[in-house]
Amino acid sequence: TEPSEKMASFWVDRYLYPLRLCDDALRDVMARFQAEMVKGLGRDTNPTAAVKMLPSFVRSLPDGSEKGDFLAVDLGGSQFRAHQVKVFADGKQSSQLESKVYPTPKEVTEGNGAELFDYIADCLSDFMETKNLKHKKLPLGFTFSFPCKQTKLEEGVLLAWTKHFKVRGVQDTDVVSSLRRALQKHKDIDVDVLALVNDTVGTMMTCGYDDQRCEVGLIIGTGTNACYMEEMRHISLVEGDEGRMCINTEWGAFGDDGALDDLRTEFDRELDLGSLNPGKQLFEKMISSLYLGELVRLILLKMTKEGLLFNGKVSTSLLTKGKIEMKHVSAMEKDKEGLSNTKEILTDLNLFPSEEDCVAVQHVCTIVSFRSANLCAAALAAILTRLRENKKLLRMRTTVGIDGGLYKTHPKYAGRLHKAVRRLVPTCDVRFVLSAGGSGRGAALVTAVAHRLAAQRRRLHAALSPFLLPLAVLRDVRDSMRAELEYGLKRETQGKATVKMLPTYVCGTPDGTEKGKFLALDLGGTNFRVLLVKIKSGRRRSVQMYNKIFAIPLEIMQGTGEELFDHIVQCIADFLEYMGIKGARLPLGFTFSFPCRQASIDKVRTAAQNGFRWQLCVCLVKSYHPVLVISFLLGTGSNVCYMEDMKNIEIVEGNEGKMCINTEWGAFGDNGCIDHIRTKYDREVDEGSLNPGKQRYEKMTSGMYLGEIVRQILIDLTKQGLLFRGQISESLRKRGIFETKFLSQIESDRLALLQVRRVLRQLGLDSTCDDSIIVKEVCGVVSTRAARLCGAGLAAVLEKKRENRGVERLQITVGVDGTLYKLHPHFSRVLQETVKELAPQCDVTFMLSEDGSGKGAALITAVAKRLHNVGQK
Ligand code: 0WK
Ligand code: BGC
Repeated sequence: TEPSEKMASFWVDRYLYPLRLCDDALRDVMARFQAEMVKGLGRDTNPTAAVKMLPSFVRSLPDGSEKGDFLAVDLGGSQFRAHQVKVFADGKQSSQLESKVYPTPKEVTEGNGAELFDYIADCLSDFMETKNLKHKKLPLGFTFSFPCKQTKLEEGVLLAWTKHFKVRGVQDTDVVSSLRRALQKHKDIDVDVLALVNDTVGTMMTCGYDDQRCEVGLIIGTGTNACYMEEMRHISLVEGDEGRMCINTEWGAFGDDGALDDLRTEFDRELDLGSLNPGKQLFEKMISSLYLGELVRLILLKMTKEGLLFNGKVSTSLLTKGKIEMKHVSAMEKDKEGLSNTKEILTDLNLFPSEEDCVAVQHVCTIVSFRSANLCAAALAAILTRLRENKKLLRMRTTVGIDGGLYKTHPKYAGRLHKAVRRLVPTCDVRFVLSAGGSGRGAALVTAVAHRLAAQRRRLHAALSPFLLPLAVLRDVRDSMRAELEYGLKRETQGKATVKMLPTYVCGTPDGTEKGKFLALDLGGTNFRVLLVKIKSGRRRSVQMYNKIFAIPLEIMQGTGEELFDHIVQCIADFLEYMGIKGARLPLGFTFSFPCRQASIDKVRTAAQNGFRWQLCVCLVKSYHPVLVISFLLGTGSNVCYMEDMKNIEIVEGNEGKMCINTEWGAFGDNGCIDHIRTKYDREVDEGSLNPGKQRYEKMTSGMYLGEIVRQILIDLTKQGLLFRGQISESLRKRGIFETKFLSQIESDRLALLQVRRVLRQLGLDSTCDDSIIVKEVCGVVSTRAARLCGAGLAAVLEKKRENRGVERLQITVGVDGTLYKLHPHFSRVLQETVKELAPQCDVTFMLSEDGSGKGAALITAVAKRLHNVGQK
């Protein structure tokens, strides 16, 4: 550079020092913007936030299965365009774009709303005419590059006009319904507006179609703005914590709350005062092409007035607002012809510049556009840092989709921006991709994804809606269960009853006088346990327990009765040895979680289920609580027992007192009375079970089967192409691979989607974000139905108890045990809510049984011994 040039740029630098931002200042801007983003994302802070962080309801990037013809209109940039986009699901992410540009005269950009939307509809009609599309019903994506508050994809309430737009009667209205109304006036076109997107979002989608890493969209044109994919759990304005959603930052308004006042110069303030929206879009006014030319003019005007340029001679054109445009600035900064361009432009402005003047003016342009690129870089660096932190990465590779006249046409802008970004965020490998064909393609892709997701939702709903049981249906289930309970108790119907209502010969519950040492066995749930239970009565009343868990090998589970009992006795022997009480003579209570017909407390006949298969005779058990007269098992199996009045138990002699009835409600529906709510997936599970046609209610409610129901649904959805890209993996074909414990894990609120995907990966299922959202939804409907069905069944038992007592309101405690009830994140709450709805006159306390039924077995044995001793007296 010549000495004169050096001299010129030196004093211009000093004069414009406030516009030169060093990296520390940029890092400070970056930090301020990071704070603004958090403010905008917060439900309480958003209303006062300058940077609005607007949810776009764009959650998914195209997955290559999108296809079809789409329309798009793109309003808000320097050009208003209509597009026809053909998307091909050829796995090559190919799409074809045809466009037409329409003028946006002042009477349109500063007219009234109705005219604006009529104009858009007219242009679209003209475009469809040109492209011979009028005979087609086509979905449309609307790129509307202004801040809009959205509650769904196909709606957007305009918050404020920006740039060169100031149309009356549109602010605070839904621009999608305005467009729909205008389109309806055109009887010869049938267009369905499916999506409203900001141009940044359209740009991100356009670039994301070719580069799946693209998760940021950036516009540096007439206006400026950026969007990026934010974690749903950080977007408190939108329900749900799963997956990500694209946030339109509307960073143009950064500083509207004064956050940048220390950086804004007198020129910025003067420019703002002369703009269409003073006090608004202050960051944009320091960056975008609509304003940079004007900024340069204001600086040159002041320098000239101070005699620093053009010998202090101010021309009319220099006094005229908007006389210097972005194209002039870009031209003046060109390397080679920059100086000659400058001379020509300044001459056109009647300024007769000297050589020094031209160099100085060129330098002013450089400082102004450099600041623009640096400020953009600082805000973009804030977004990239947030993305990296969201992903908990030390280094991140990502792609930024970019568009806009300033970025595309200014000779040095792109390079300056890239360099500044790389200096500010060295831990991010950023690829900048120029959007091919503008945001129109992106808007069409958003529409295509919306179309695909809508179709997917419809098919998902079709598959899952049979699991959503309305209250009326649950009432029917409750009443059917009630009828079956009565059926099982009556002598003439007991034989045919499916809910067997088995008398247990447990006629009393503990009264606190029980004492002694007892052995207890607990077989039928997840584990087999042998226990020694020491019961103390009186003031020091207590129950001490020592137990040991033993495995039951599958071959024993499915072997002969003899092999099983030899195995159990061996376990007892090992336990007594382990407890150092070999040879002790102790009463024993046996919890045996299978349907048994009893002739007395210690004589039974069984029917096999839950993985076991053989014949046998023992006694049953209960927990130790005075008002507790109902007990509920929701684990591998599902069952309930309760204290029934002897007079109602017709198959047992005697009408005095009560006896505990083991309902064996698992078989409810084996007579087909709930077939109307059984789905094809339930039938699949039943046909694949060890006892087809049996235990139908249990197979819809218990831990042994819920996972299998989910697996059946996932297979069906995958066959429909709704999941796992339609690929059914070997592991998904494996019966029983989807254990119910995975439901509890997947449904836990604490588990972010990534972890859901980790669970699926353990099952050999390679899933996308969307897949894991669907799997979580499937798990939810299956477990909720199970809990509601159990609630309906329990309500029937509770109502029976209430009527037995002939009371208006029943106070009662229900003892509960079982891994599903205890460990599933929502099951117990949904069950209790359902009981409240279906047995409103019963005040139920649900008491978790801490020590399982082993302790109960011992207590019942103690009660039996006490009653026996009383009987002896
Ligand atoms: C091209 C995009 C359009 C966006 C424009 C911004 O297709 O959606 O609004 O870039 O750049 P400008 O035209 O304002 O320079
Ligand atoms: C608007 C944004 C838009 C940007 C780029 C800004 O003035 O508020 O919505 O994305 O210009 O066109």
